Amino acid sequence: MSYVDEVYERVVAQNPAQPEFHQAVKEVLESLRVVIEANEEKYKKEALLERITTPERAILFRVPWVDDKGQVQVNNGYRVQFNSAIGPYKGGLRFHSSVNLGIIKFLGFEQIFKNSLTGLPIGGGKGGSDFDPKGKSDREVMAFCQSFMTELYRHIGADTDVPAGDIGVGGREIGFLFGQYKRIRDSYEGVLTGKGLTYGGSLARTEATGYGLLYLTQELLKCNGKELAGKTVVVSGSGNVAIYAIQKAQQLGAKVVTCCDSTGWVYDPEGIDVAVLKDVKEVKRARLTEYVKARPNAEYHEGKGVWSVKCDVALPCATQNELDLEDAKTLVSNGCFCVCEGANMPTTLEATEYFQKNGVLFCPGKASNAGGVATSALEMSQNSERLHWTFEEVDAKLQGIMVNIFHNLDDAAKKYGMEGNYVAGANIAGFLKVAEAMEAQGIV
Ligand code: NDP
Ligand code: 2IT
Repeated sequence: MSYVDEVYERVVAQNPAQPEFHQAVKEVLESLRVVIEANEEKYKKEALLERITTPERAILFRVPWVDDKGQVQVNNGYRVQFNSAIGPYKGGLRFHSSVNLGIIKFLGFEQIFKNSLTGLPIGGGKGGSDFDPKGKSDREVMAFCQSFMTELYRHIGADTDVPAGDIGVGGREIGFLFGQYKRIRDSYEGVLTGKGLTYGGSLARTEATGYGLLYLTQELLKCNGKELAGKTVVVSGSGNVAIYAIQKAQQLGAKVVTCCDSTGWVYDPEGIDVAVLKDVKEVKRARLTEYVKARPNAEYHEGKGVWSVKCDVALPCATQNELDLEDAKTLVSNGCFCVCEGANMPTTLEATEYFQKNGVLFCPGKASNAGGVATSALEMSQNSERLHWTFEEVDAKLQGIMVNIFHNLDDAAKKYGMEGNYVAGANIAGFLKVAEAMEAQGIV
């Protein structure tokens, strides 16, 4: 059996009931097969793949808090510090009822390669809780965040591990978490990113993931003789990534006709009104049924459905495995020719293969959504030098980073004889830097 297959079997055996983690590992290892086979003896002796698929540390903790009725609630807290070969652990916190150790491990594993692709000195980590902020009062969210940080603080720090937001963790949650860290540690440091602008946040971090997704998509299209302007785009999600992806796509001349949340989806033939969407999701924290009240020509449908809408470009920006083989077939038969992932692993392995076999330009999230964490690293730089950069400065750096990421994928895919396979390109380019750093640092 080849080394790659041996390690995949080991991961499955040692991490039972963690299908998302297996999926993420499988995708990476399959892409790396050609690189590993060329150096099989050396990598095997160093157990490099066993090490890179095993977190350096995984912290599990209890998070007790008191709800508005005086009832004590208990949630599970996680922080997986996956790999620190190229920098301090860096990655978001997810608060969602579906969070478990396997989900956090898949996200932490993806983060290693994504962070490497940014070209910035950040290692891979991820954390979160099965706490769901939806429907909770601000006081309940604060109580939860304070309790969560009362345990997490001992494991993180500006040079150790720097969490940020992800699903269910936005500016409000980061504020409560930062306040509690500062209070316990008595230290004003860049321990979290995605902070508010009055206390160390970076301009353009809120927009960065969605904007970065479009900067990369635009470069990918350009290099394949196509352009975004005038195209019809379908977006899923209606959170941080989706909102700013829609905004930038529209600024670049595309028409975005859908968005969704976990209960339903919207088709707006005139193009999504970002101001209305922001008011519904960021201010009112309401369902998308509120969106159509303000946009009488738009349609609201219960359940899942954005992938059934005819489009040129699809941008999945909600959650893992939201786009399956059936969806991929529908998109292709409707003429969709480009899919770039805003979310982490939103496309199943079967759907990804289907896109690739049918000539769809497909970019994996670890490359196309890397603008968020890249801008987090820029926030860390600004915190370290105790200065703030302008929106234009950060945005220009973000654009440069996304264009550079695309060319790194493209070059790596070409170099290893898989031109146009940006999944392989991303995994190979991300892996090589981390592998070299791990080898240089000895057996740790
Ligand atoms: P938000 O919490 O802001 O938004 C998530 C959106 O996805 C919401 O519209 C939510 O609907 C929807 N959603 C969540 N879970 C499901 C589900 N199970 N089924 C259907 N819809 C769902 O999160 P973000 O926008 O920050 O994150 C979206 C994705 O992007 C995630 O995969 C995240 O890991 C990834 N990402 C985020 C980055 C960031 O900087 N924030 C950076 C890189 C990647 P509802 O409102 O009903 O919950
Ligand atoms: O998945 C991701 O890259 C994020 N949620 C952002 C992480 C970060 O540290 O900004």
